[in-house]
Amino acid sequence: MAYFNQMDNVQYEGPHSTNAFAFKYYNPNEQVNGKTMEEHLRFAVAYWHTFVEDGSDPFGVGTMERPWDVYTGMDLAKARVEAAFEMFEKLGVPYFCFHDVDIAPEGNTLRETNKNLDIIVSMIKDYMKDSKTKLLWNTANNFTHPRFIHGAATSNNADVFAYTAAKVKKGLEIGKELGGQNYVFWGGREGYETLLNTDMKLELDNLGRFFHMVVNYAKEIGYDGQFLIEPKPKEPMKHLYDFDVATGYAFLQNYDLTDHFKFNIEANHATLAGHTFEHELHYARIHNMLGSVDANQGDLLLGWDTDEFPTDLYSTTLAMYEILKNEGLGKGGLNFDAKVRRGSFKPEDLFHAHIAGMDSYAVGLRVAQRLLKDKALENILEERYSSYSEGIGSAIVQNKTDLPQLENHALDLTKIEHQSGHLEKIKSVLNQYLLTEFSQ
Ligand code: XUL
Ligand code: CO
Repeated sequence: MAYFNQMDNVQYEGPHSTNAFAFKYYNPNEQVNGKTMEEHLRFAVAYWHTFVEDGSDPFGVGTMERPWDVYTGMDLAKARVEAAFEMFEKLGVPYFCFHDVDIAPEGNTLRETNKNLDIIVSMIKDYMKDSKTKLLWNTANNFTHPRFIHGAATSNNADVFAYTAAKVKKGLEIGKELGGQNYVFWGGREGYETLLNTDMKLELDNLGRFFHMVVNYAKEIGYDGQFLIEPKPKEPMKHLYDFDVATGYAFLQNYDLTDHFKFNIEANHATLAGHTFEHELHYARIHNMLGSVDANQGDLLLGWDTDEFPTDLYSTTLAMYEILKNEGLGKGGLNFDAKVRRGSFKPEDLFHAHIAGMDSYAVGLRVAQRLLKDKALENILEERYSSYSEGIGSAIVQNKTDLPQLENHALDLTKIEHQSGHLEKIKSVLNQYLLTEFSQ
C-alpha cells in the first residue's frame, strides 16, 4: 500500500526551480572534492519523529495527519515500515535510524516485546533487500516507560539495570541483523534531580560497568558497528551525566572506554549546554572522537529542545567545516533528529522538512569546501598563532623550554606586540563565501 501517493521521487532541479518538491542545492551525484554529495552527507531519516510522533505537546493533543494511523498495534507497526521505505525511496535518502519502541509495540513482558521486534525486524530486513537505504544506527528507548523513572543503567533499582542491559543486548542483535553502522546511547534518564537522594559515584560506576558489558557482548556476537554516546545537558532530567562532549569524554577516560566509543553530536543539545554546535563538533574532532551528527537546530527565543529541521546556513556551513576537517564522519552520518512543527501537520510537510534540511546541508558542504580550498580561515589561524612558529614560541610547542628560560625571555620585555583579532572582518569573509556560492 502507498502512503505518499501525491509525491513523486524528489529530484535535483537547481537553485532556480519553483517546484517545492525538488532539491535546489542537494544534488546527490555532484562531486565535491572527490566524493559525491550523497557520500559526504550520509543523510538519515529519524523514524521516531517522522513515522511515530503525533504532534502532541505538554499543552495539547496530537495534530498530525498520518495515513497509517488507521491501524493499531502490530498492524500499525507494519504500516509504518511500508510508509517509511516508500518515503526513503522518494527522498533518495541513504540511511535511517530508530529506537526499539519506534518500530514495534512493547508487550506485557520483555519476552513478548522481543517477539514483536523479531517480526518487524524481519519485515524491515526484507524491505532493505530491495532498497538502497541502510541502517545508520539503532538504539534502545530506555527513558519513556515508567520503569525508567529513576534512570536506566544509573537507576537505584538493580532490576531496572538488568532490564536496560537486556534491551540493549537485543538492540545489538538487531543492529547486527540489519547491518547497522552504529549504535547510539542517549541517556535520557541517566542523571539526577537532587543529590539529597542520589549516590552519584555508584550511578556513574554502574554506567561504566554497563558500557563494558556492551563492549564485551558486541565482541562475543561479532557486532562491528561503532558505539556512540549522545551528550545532552538536561531534559528530561534536571542534570544529565553526559552533559556535553567534554564531560562525556572525561567519563570515557575515567572508565577506560575511549577506544570503544565516539560521540553523536546533536546541534540542539549543544546549544542547551551553552555551546555552539560547532564547539561540540570541534571539541570531539580535535580528540578524534567525532562519530556522527544529529542534524537539527534549536530556537534562540525558547531555549529548550525544539528539534527543528536545520535551515540556518551559517550553522550548516560551520558544521560541515568541522566535518570536512575531520575528513568526513566515517561510519557516521547526518541524522535528522528533527520534527515538523505542530502546525505543519500534513504528510507532505515531512517532505518539505527533509528537503529543507538536505538543501541546507548541501549549501553548507559547498561553502565549507570552498573555505577550505582557499584556506580562508586556516590562513587567519596560521597568522594569528605565528608567534609559535619561531623563537621562544617554537621552543614552547616543541617542549624545549622551561620556567627559568621563559623567565629569562620575559624579564626585560618592554613591549608585547599584539595583532587585532579581526572578528568582524572574518565574519564578513564568511558572509561573502555564503553569498557568492550560488551566484557565480
Ligand atoms: C533526545 C534525542 C534522542 C536521541 C536518541 O533529545 O536526541 O532522540 O537522539 O535516543
Ligand atoms: Co538526538
